[in-house]
Amino acid sequence: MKTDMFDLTGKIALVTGATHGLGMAIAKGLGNAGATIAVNGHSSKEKIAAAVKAYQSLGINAHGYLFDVTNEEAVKSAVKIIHKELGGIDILVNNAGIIKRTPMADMEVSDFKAVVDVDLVGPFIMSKYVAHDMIKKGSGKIINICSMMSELGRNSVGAYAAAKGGLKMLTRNMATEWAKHNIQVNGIGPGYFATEQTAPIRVNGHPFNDFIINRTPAARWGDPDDLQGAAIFLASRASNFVNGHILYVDGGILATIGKPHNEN
Ligand code: GCO
Repeated sequence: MKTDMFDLTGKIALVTGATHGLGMAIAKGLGNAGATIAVNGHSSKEKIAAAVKAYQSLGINAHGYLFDVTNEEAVKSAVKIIHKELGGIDILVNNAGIIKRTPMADMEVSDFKAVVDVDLVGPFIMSKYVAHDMIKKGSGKIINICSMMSELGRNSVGAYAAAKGGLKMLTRNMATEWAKHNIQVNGIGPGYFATEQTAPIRVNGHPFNDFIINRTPAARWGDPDDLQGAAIFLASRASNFVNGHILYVDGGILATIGKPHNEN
């Protein structure tokens, strides 16, 4: 009998920040592979309800959960409620993130802390409570959404780079502590993707838009759906002995030093 090692039928996947952007594309990928999706968002019930509807229109079994990933008590109770309503979480995708683009010499400490709180402390809190269940069950998959800024610096994104670099090391440390419980912890490092978050630097004619296309060997911005294959791989039994990796999905950015503007 042929089996599909990427099949997620019967699995429960919690994706944070899954109401839009990369989180939604990833959750759709996992849902299309058979998983039931717990959709987290923090802004409003309406936004979550609209997202759940969008998933359901694709035939995906999706349920909404409104909570803030930086609020320990809220995370703790959400994980309990999801367990009760859907079953134990098999797959956790720590996707929720924010960015503030400010030169570091001008950045307010409170803004720096806010970015680290969502992008780094949030994944720690989420994983801590989900791991309790996964350790008991003896299996689980955690996927941390990292960034180019897990490896590279750029003017104005200091807090984000510090948080995403930290998330890469948090991934390795979680893998170190939890692999023996048959929990695989890995990361995905998206390159430059066309989302709301990058809209301000993507407009046609913006020097950054041309810069990214020139800097990316694939010569284009990523489409959020480009992340689905990596996510399904890291969420499925196909990756059962893959621990502590960051899988960069970047059109080749990290493979190259780049090229001068006038070179094709
Ligand atoms: C920026 C971008 C990036 C990303 C992304 C790259 O201002 O440079 O917003 O930081 O969004 O995470 O991988």
